[in-house]
Amino acid sequence: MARTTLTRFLIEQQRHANVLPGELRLLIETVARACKTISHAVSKGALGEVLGSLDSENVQGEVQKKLDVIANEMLLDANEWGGHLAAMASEEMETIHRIPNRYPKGEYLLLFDPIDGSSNIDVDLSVGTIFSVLRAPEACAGREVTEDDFLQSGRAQVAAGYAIYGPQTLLVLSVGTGVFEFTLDREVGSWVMTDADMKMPQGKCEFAINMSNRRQWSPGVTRYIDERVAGGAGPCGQDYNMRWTASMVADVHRILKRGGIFMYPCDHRTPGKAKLRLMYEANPMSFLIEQAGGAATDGFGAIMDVTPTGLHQRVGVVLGDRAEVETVTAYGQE
Ligand code: AHM
Ligand code: MG
Repeated sequence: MARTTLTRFLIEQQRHANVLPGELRLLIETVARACKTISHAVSKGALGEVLGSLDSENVQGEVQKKLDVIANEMLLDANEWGGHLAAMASEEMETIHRIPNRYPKGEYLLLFDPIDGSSNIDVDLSVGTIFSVLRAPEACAGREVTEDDFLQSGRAQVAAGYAIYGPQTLLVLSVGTGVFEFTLDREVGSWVMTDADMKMPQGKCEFAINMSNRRQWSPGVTRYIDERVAGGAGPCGQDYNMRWTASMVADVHRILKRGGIFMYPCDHRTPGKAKLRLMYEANPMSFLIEQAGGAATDGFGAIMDVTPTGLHQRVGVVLGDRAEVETVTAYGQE
């Protein structure tokens, strides 16, 4: 049986579905190529001298891991000269990175979290790369792109995806026509489609949350989790399972494949205080989850309807199973 590679899939989307401009196709291929390089660096581990932390902190005040910085550089290097982008933004950079004048410029904006789940790198658990693609506003033609040009709601995304560096290296992608999974065939060096038009199973009893933050949850989130922990004897009338990888990519991938709900809610002591970032974590994951038939809210309304006010803005995240997300979101309003 002929294998569908990422290139073939993208060309088909461009030709037949007529949904994918050529420039966007090439941009996605470039991101996928960079993820291949990152995957190689991740798998080398201590042998490649890529483990451990640096003395530096990123704009969020988090200690940077060596791989955070290496992967960030790999994505910048790969995408700078392709001619498809106007600028890039990343979790690891305080402000935007404009395409240098020596290179051709394009009409897209790329945002990424180069290594998501960094705390897992040194202990050999799954990490990933998350990315989101926006179109540069028409208004910025003929002038330099600014940070404000990036502040578009998640609904404006034209593509989003993640690579996961786990037992297998996968690329999960949506260009707005469903969600597709590709596995890296290392010997051949190509991404091969291994799941098409993914739909997340509904009605599965599994939740993902960092339970150590319980004292900081809102009453609504506490009620939702307590009811599930009560299992068959509680108001849900059934037992729930729990998983927490501390790597959003891995947790979201599990939910896409086998259902359930993922939550990193706001901290009620400081309204609006949250951990995950809207522009390059929550929005792209919400795009994928909605495309796969799930739902994603910030605990109040759809994440992709949030109007961004800052590149590194944080947001509460509740995503996955439609009914479960609806329940938490309703409890949040009580
Ligand atoms: P990172 O991008 O700096 O790695 O942080 C994001 C990660 C998510 O992948 C994960 O869901 C969360 O942080 C885990 O946080 P915690 O360690 O508080 O459980
Ligand atoms: Mg992250």
